Amino acid sequence: MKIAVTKKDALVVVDMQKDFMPHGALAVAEADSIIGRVNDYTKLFEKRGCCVFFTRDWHPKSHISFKQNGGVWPTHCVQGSRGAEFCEGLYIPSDNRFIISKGVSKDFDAYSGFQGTLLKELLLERGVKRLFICGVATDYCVKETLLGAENLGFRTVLLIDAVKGVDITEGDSESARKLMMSAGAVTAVMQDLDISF
Ligand code: VGL
Ligand code: ZN
Repeated sequence: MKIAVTKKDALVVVDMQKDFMPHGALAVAEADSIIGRVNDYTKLFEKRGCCVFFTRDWHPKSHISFKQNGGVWPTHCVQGSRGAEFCEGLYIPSDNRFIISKGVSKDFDAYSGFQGTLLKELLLERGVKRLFICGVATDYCVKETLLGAENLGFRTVLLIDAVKGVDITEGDSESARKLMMSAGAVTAVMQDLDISF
């Protein structure tokens, strides 16, 4: 049975920003290889009249997650900087889409698109019951966004042909995938979706 995407579904595209692409400040290996597939999903959801949510990491310069401020990450996705822009070639519909900025206050980090944002309210207002999630990084923001969704009672589908992980330790993405599945997620690739209508 193919999965039918309906009005009760939404797509969440996580952090497809220049700084997470190869040569970016916090590069995720081969992250650029999923842009085309992410775009395919965005176009399918757009065609079905579904809302598409683009999260973005949007940190102040003084953000606590940066090494220079005592954190663990190189400076990345600074508000208004080139590295914080959506990556080249990312398709963003002109209607029925939202940009969700996270990690915006200097004293808090937010891996989840639900943390400190209106994502939950926007989904509830639209009667969304199930989220399809893609983007980067599998082992950080994709994972936390999906777990946040499960926690709030949304069904989740991890689009495994359109995610990439950081894998600071080998196997991190694989462990993240297992954790997401044990939290209730199912995995899917494009061929699992019904594109016939
Ligand atoms: C992310 C590390 C730091 C992510 C964001 O988007 O997965 N990872 N900030
Ligand atoms: Zn960040």
